[in-house]
Amino acid sequence: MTATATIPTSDVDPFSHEVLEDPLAMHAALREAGPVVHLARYDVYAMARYAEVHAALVDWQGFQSAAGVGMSNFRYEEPWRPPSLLLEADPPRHDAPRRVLQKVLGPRALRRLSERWRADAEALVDEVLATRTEFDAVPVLTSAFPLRVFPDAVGLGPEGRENLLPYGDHAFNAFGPSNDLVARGAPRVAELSGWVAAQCRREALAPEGFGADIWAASDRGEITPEMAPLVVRSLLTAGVDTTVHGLSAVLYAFATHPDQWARLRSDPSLARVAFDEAVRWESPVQTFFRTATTDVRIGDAVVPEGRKILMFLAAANRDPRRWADPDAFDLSRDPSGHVGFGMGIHQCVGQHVARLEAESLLTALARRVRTIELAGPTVRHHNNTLRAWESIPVRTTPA
Ligand code: HEM
Ligand code: OVM
Repeated sequence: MTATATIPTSDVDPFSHEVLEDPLAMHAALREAGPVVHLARYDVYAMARYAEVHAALVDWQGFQSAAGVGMSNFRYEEPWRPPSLLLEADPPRHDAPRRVLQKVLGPRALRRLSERWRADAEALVDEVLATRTEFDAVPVLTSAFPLRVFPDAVGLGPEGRENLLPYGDHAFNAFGPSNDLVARGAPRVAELSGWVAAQCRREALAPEGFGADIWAASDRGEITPEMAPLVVRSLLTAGVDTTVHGLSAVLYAFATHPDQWARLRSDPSLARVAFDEAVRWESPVQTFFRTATTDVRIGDAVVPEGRKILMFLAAANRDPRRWADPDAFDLSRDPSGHVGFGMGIHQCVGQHVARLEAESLLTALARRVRTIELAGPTVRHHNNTLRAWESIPVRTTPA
């Protein structure tokens, strides 16, 4: 290989509270620094431009997931839980669990759910608006709605559902360095993991639902019975916090863009594109790591085999090299091609579930709410991987 350019270096900590509060300036700086940057603080590499992030996501041979998609390198460090059979696996081991979940969460299953979820969204919005016009949208709508529909769709029992968000929050923190956010979650890990593992057993799951469908796939020999609980665990890990923060993102976007809300109201069929535009604009899942399987050339530089590379989905989703006016939340844009759900073989297998939740809630709101605006200061929730809201106070007027 010919002599290679030195890789620009940065001492920024992407997982510090200061950056988590507002990462946009750091994203811009990393994009400008070059196609790949060395993060001295953690001795890992980072990519923030759309072209390189996209190329790496589709190159699973060169950028593997089986060494973990967090900072921890499973070649040298013991994972905090048995690795995911989907997220933290490479082909060929990734293939069978992926095929099973793709079918379980596919169009047929969602068609069965869509009418009920629409009715549930209308009931929730009616309940909320019956007693108030001003409220915090996070507890009342964006976490209430997924918690109302998703655990039932999986087939979970009624007990312990309050564990879902804390478990997911910790799992997403655990992709980062072992900082204060991970330490704060640590005392409950054993208790939460024990509850989650118990819910993944066949006996704990309702006879109909995503959970039962996964177990049925193991009866058909599509995965082994040992794999079934871990595939159910993927739903419980990845399926709740993500949609809560995705719904928060789209509601915040509308509360701060009244012209776009008016557009949605006049054409509710924009609900789906609005949600994808919000996923691009906010990127509820900000980052994932990959591990180089060989010395990989990125631009003029070489990242050595075995090294971790942090992929900034959020920075790629606002790269001006790819997007016109990237910071604008704009329903007339075509957001397809964004990497907020990833890209390639690991692209979010639950994205249709997320879109159905969003479409249900936005359609119900668009019918009943003429205007929505912020009614007080918003509060972020800091997580090593998620871009999240703790509180979004809103004031509404009825339609
Ligand atoms: C994978 C984001 C909702 C289950 C992913 C990936 C991203 C992502 C970026 C790719 C990870 C990688 O390439 O390493 C999101 C966002 C969501 C969302 C932004 C909501 C707005 C969901 C839901 C479920 C789910 C609702 C379950 C019902 C999964 C699973 C994977 C995954 C199992 C691993 C797929 C694989 O490795 O083949 N998600 N997700 N996600 N997601 Fe989602
Ligand atoms: C999993 C999974 C998939 C996507 C995201 C995630 C915690 C977990 O398969 O367990 O985040």
